[in-house]
Amino acid sequence: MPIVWSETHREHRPEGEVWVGVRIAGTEHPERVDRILASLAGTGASAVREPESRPADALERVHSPELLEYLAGAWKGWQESGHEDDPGQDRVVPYLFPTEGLLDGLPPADPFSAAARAGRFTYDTMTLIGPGTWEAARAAAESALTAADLVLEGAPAAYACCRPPGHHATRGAIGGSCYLNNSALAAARLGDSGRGPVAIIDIDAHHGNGSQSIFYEDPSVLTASLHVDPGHGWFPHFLGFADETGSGAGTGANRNLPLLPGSGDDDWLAGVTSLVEWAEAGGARSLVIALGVDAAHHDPESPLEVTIDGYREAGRLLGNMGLPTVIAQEGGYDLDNIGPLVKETLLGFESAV
Ligand code: SP5
Ligand code: ZN
Repeated sequence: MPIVWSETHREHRPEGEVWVGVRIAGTEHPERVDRILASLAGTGASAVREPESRPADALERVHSPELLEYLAGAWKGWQESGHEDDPGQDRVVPYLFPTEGLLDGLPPADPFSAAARAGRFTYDTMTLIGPGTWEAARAAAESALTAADLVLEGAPAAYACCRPPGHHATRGAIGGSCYLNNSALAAARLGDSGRGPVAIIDIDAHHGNGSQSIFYEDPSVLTASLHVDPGHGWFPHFLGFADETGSGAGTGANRNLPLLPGSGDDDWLAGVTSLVEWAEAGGARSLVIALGVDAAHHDPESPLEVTIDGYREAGRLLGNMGLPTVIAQEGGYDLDNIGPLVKETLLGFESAV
């Protein structure tokens, strides 16, 4: 299977996240990619490629021009604001958000201050921007698009080792350590090239809220997510419930399967099977796997307890669909296990093809 990744991911160094008001170490480290590639190196996965660069407007299929313009200039704007010295904050962090509670039905103005602009385009305090964040996010998006093109050219499957991850990024906002929605971009590319309906099956431990919202009214992209129940206190808290099923023309084209904290292989693999059957019943003709491996036991960001054998079996179940497939890396934060987890999932997938 071809593997697409870019060295440029290293330029994104969040070096922490602001959680409940405190800057903590964070877990979305550059080393994640090193660990994945080190594991894949032993598999004979030789066809490793750089992504092809794309004009910025290729991203407008999925993201608003306003978000893209903001991301391209956010770090420079932060530097010009002087916040690196006053109060001493070396990453872009929002300080207020144009929520319904503030606006009460009135439209938000386009704010002048860098910190307020950050609030317009960011829905949490954990998704920091520094020098190189935009370049890395673009390279990750280009990796997903290049993987989609390889599949369109005839590869049965391609793996995009995307960093930063993408599935929490919405059309107009960043969040959850995600800036550009790599999986959504790959799905749109497959669908726009005549391979629709496309299914996105998201097995990251967290709800793929960005992908859900981008395609919520689109019947040609079936979005399915298996994740820890946000109703039990897990990110993204406000979304990811089973009664979110799509709207308008997309009614019925979204499926959420929340799992109780502590769920292990049996419940999780039953969930994967259910999402596979749902996508097949919906007539999916191509597939994007949003491959987060943070549902594994020992992952610091989720309470699910999936084993490495469980991930391998999930790969096999997804490979059995027999569809042209882009596999896009999402979360996974246990540095000691992220490499083997990805490797076994890909091997499970290939054992089925
Ligand atoms: C792509 C992806 O997996 N994003 C994960 C976003 C969820 N992050 C939630 C972080 C919540 C705070 N974690 C702090 C843990 C301190 N023990
Ligand atoms: Zn996750």
